Amino acid sequence: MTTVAAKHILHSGIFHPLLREWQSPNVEITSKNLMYPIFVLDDADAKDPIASMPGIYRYGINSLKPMLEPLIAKGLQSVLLFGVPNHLAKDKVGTNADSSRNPVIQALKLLRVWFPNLLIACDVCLCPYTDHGHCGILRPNGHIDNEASIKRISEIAVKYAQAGAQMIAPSDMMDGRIGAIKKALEAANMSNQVAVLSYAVKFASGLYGPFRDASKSAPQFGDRKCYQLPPGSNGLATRAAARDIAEGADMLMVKPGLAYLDVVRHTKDTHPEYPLFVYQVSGEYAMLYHGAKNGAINLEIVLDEVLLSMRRAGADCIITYFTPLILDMLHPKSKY
Ligand code: PB1
Repeated sequence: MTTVAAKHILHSGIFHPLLREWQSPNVEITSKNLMYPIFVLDDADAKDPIASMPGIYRYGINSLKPMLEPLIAKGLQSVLLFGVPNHLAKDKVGTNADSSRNPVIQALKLLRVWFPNLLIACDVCLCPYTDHGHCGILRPNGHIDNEASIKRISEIAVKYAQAGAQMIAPSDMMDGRIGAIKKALEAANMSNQVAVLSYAVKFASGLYGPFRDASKSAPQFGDRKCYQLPPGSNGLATRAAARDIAEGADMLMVKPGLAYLDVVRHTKDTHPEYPLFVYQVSGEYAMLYHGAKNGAINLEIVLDEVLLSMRRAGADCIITYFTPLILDMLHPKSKY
């Protein structure tokens, strides 16, 4: 005779794998919940390993197709392009962010032909292309010139759209850039062909170091705390999401992911009608990678838990450098 009241017995609902599946509704991970960030280098034949992100590379445009073909065969549905100008000159306004020699613009034209069903998003920011490494244009006193920055960001967004980008993701965090981009796309008669994924809720995190190494985009002085949100601020997270929706964002993002799942949940509960992206950033990638490499965790088990936490918190799509591994986890190679 059990001493435990019938309703307090949980084991009866989890003793079988399918029972356990039924206990976890709406948190499935499929390829449509993944977006793969890709670094595109201005060196056509490069496949350049990134020391701070083992297993991740900077690709020249001639290396993209052989890298992507097997991933698309495994179900990859979307990518997020980041330009890495190794040879292109950097200046105060990021002139090469939208020059025809930018590898992102060259890649867009090719990827749209090679992979017509792949959704191609482009990060839009000045930091990889400016000699000061900040995400906006600076005044002589070193402060952000917001108006000049959002004008420049919207110019770049239109150029990427005209080159084939189906989604613009401005990671600059300048005030009003969503409205400026939407107006510029409308003026270019492209407003119904390009989605705007706002990095609305992006924090000034210590988890971006490997990315800054990968894209050679660290600020040359100071930091980004004057335009990325303070990590402790729920209020600014709420205000930023509401503002970017009011300016016309089609989708929202919270970034980074794991340390901000409470914000993910709040953002999704506040704006359930908007698809919500979570960016598992480079520092999150490196922590899991090195933890597994050093025997502290089993990578696939813990990565699955982390992805489930993001989906449970409300993420509809996860931007993750682990996309190739996850695609293999979703479709384990047949053992026979
Ligand atoms: O994976 C990452 O760390 C993403 C870094 C991210 C790219 N969108 C930005 C963060 C930063 O370096 O401040 C780049 C800003 N444009």
